[in-house]
Amino acid sequence: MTKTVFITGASSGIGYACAEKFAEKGYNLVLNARRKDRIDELSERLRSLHKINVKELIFDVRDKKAVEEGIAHLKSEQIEPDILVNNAGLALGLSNFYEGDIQDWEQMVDTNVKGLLYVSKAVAKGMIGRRSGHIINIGSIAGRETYLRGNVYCATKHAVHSLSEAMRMELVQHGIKVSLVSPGATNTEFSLVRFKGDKETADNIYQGYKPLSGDDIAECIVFCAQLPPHVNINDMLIMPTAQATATIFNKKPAGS
Ligand code: NDP
Ligand code: 8X3
Repeated sequence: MTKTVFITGASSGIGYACAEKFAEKGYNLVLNARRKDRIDELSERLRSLHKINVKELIFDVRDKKAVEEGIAHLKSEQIEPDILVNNAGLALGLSNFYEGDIQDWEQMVDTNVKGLLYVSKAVAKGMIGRRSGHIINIGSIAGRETYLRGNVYCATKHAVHSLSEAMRMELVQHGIKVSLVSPGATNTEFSLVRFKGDKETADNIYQGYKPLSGDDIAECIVFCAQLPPHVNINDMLIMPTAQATATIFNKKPAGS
């Protein structure tokens, strides 16, 4: 039977690439993000290219009521996600905590931690009832290491790491897989968002080496999703070859 994948944050970067790769493999999709125009364009294209069903769920994962209503609506339409990719997330700012913007902290915690929990709780209920499912959480190298001025973002991704372990322990008895996929530097809109539209600073993050792309990470996510039922990847850390740790890179000087 054709499986359905629910991807949060599918309007850009890793989530967008996941939608394309799962569609190529013939999966039906549920696509979420806040930017409706982008999800409309992507859904339309994938429907006509791959003859799959694509359901759009436009909501902010921070909005608990919208999340619950959106997922209840799926149930009313008999759409049952087999795989959930908890990808929606962001970093905002890069500053010492004592100079940090409290609104930025709240948005990161509310999106990366609380939003992921709201979506997971609502989707897990159906998976438990069906005694099958796969939750794939997008962590980060920032969930393994803390780097200077990454404070709150790193803390949210450490929380995703810990929640992935907790989910796995609590869902194993229900036959549900939980995987954590943690990328290093990936060239998406991530840095543009972090630096609030400052393109020069954002572009500079990816200069002098070859970063990962959304496609590279999507490939790994699809690999996790397609393993046989008795095989689960608990934890996958993916780095560009030129990145050893959160902060150690093999960068070539400009012009070389
Ligand atoms: P992008 O900025 O390109 O994509 C982020 C996606 O998240 C967008 O689709 C955005 O959609 C969505 N999103 C953000 N906030 C919300 C919200 N409140 N509700 C619903 N959707 C939301 O970045 P990436 O693709 O790089 O990021 C995807 C994930 O990967 C994030 O969790 C990030 O932390 C993680 N990651 C990224 C790395 C990188 O170097 N790029 C490395 C490690 C992890 P919209 O704005 O339309 O709502
Ligand atoms: C994104 C990677 O190193 O910029 O999670 O935090 S990093």
